[in-house]
Amino acid sequence: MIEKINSLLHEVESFAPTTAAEVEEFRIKILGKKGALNALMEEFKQVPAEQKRELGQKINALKQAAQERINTLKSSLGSGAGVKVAAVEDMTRPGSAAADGTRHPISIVKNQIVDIFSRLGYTVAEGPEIEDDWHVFSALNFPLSHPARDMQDTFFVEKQSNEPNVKDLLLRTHTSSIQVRAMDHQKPPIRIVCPGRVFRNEAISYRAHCIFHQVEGLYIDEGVSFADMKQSILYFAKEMFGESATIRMRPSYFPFTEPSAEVDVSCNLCGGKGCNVCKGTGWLEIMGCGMVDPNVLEASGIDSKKYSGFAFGMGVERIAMLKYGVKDLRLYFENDVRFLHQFDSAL
Ligand code: 2U9
Repeated sequence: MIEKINSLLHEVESFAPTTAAEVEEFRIKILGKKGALNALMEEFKQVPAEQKRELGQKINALKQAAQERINTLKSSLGSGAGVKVAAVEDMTRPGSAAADGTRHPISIVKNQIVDIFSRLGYTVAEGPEIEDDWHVFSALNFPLSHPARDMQDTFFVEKQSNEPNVKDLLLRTHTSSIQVRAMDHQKPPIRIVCPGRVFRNEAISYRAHCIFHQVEGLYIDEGVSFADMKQSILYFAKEMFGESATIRMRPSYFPFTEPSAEVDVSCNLCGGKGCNVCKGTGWLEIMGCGMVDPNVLEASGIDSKKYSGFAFGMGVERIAMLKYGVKDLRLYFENDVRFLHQFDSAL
């Protein structure tokens, strides 16, 4: 009987399973109702009285060793049947990496625009999203009857007080208010780019949203000309859409610039031949621009006889749609990671 006990002890100590299922099988074989230990106990009943003490101790030691070994193996292999020991026990294996986020395409393009103009000496200026009438409309030469001042186009912030000197507040409809604030505090030369969110009371569709992002620019100094503006915008277009890009300007109207123009870039998909993206014209509209109206300079205390300047403005969503071929603007606002993970950038 002593050999049987020793051989079972050796079996317990050298047992090296690879799955939790094997451990359970082993437990039943040794400790189960019809297992080896109970069989030993049956045999033990026949053992002469003088041997009972020694053999009893040995059987107890075997039972304890078996129980401990099984518990250790169970906790290292878990309860899941079929799990390999190597996969669980190798604590030196590197952990699985957490998925990285990516920059939003609007941030990528906004950063690219700012970066291009910073190479031309522009610095970044920012300002509040909640503004007053002066900085959004009056200082920019908007007549009192202009439709942009209407409730249908602009979100007004409800007054919290009836005090007569509390200003009417509104959500800025363009980032031009940042340039007005810069002109209040800075003397020319002024050379700034102004990125930010703007708000317009528009129905949401594939091509319009009530919130979008703009980057506007302003350059004021002595002797700034339309030719300077055209060259700066050509530089921007080539940096953003590739060296082969060309631009054209079409006359336009804005209250704050005179003369004003819409800027088109040659279609980078068809190389100017005409396709369905550029609607057969070979051109894509990218921004508006113009020479700052003397009334706007004077409203901010800048001598329009001494100084001149140009300004431009673009919608970041539009530039990003053209650059990435995105057909529905709403995708930028839904934050579906399957969309967002397609964009990669160093900026
Ligand atoms: C000051 C003086 C002039 C900013 C300008 C545009 C032309 C323009 C639109 C492009 C698409 C707005 O996002 S959009 O709908 N903007 O065409 N913006 S010039 O002119 C200024 C700004 C500030 C003091």
